[in-house]
Amino acid sequence: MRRIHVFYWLPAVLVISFSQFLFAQDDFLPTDYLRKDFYAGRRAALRASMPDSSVAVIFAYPTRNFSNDVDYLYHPNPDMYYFSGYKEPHSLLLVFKEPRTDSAGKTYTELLFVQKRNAQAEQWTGKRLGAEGAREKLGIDRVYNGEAFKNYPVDFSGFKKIIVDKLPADVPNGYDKADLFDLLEQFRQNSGYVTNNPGRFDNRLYYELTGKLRRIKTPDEMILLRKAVEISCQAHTEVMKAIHPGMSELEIQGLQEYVHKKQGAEGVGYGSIVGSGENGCVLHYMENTKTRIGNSLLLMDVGAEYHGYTADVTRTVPADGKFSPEEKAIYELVYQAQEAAFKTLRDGSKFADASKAARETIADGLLKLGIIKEKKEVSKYYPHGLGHHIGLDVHDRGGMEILLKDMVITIEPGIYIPSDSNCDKKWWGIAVRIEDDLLITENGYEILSRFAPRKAEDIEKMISQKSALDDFKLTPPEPGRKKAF
Ligand SMILES: [Mn+2]
Repeated sequence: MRRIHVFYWLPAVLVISFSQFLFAQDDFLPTDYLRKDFYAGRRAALRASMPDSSVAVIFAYPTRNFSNDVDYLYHPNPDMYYFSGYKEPHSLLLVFKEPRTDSAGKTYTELLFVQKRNAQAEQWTGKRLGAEGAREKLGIDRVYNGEAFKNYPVDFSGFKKIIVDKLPADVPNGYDKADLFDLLEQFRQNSGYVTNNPGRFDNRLYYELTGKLRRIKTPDEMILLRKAVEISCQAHTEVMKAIHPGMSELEIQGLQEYVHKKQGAEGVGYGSIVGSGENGCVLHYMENTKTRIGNSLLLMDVGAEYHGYTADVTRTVPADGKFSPEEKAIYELVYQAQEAAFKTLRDGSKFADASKAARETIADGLLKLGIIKEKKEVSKYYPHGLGHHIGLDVHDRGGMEILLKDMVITIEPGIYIPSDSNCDKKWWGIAVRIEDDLLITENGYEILSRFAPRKAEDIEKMISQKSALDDFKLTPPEPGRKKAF
């Protein structure tokens, strides 16, 4: 081994330690965000797929009012996030097929207009990147404040295709002279935007091109998506361990979302669905107001969103720890339907085959149990499709007629039997959905959500385990008073 004299390496060690001290991550922010080369790569891929003489136009989503002068937590337009990494409102991204030349003879292929830095506004709503910050952090050369768009020399009449989503019609006009309302207005004027000219302003092509990219997940995206799914599984599993009939739907929702946040997920990818008994029959039940889940089945369709990527996982569990014979029969049927669908999945398979396999299984099973008299009645109890893409949207964009490697989809059959259904009333009030997130691979699939038990006996076993949350007892508001009211 070659010996290096201590005086050679000692200064280096000092410099490294000192710079680590200087640049150490002392802000305690997550460090696993997508990097700027990811976004640059997505823009390059979009450009490559665009037709000659075209421009892609992507506006930020509007802010939305929650109450009086309070807005909802802002959720970026997934397209803006996917192609630029910019997460703030009041912005506009333009991607040009052909390089353009400015008056100084320099070329560029993309422009980003962002909201201007404003100390007063930032005191209320948080730090803004601004044009300079966006240039540096997002790696886009030409970033300007929104107000520059008005006079920026983009002659939209020169393009054969303007690839743009339908413009939102209900954007509020705020005080800022370059907010989203103004950007949209200026775009309409500059481009002569007319909705009834689909040949030139092409939102069909917008969906086609962005969908084709977004439906195939890159390795960078998979790190975040896997994390979202795993966190969701942890939450489902912990709730299984903690569950008892005295809990409320809201409490279960709270526990699920507590685990998400404890693990660093910023939020949920959709309103959490926690439905006890018959509430499980309401497909998008989000009120979660039942104060006691009781002994019936509990359907939980809850998924974490991590750095923009969302899981979509459903588990249906017996709140008292044991499936009744009727609940078990329905549960097994949904499980078998899911298994039948799984078997069809691989690169190049038809999603219709998966759907058919699941539907046939459920129809046959319901016939056998005497719940339906004819196969065609199956839609009464299984009224939805089998699955969808997930990603930056919980129902992510991109066709899925043919499944391709690196797509991530849900497989989610369900059976819902509301009271007063035309069958033996022993089935009434049973609602079961099992939903898993799957990565399509060359020869099959990987169940990303395998960490949350889905076999009936595994669920019962998990429920019998102790949870750390069992010992989570709140101090009464005052001695002798149990409730806060
Ligand atoms: Mn779903």
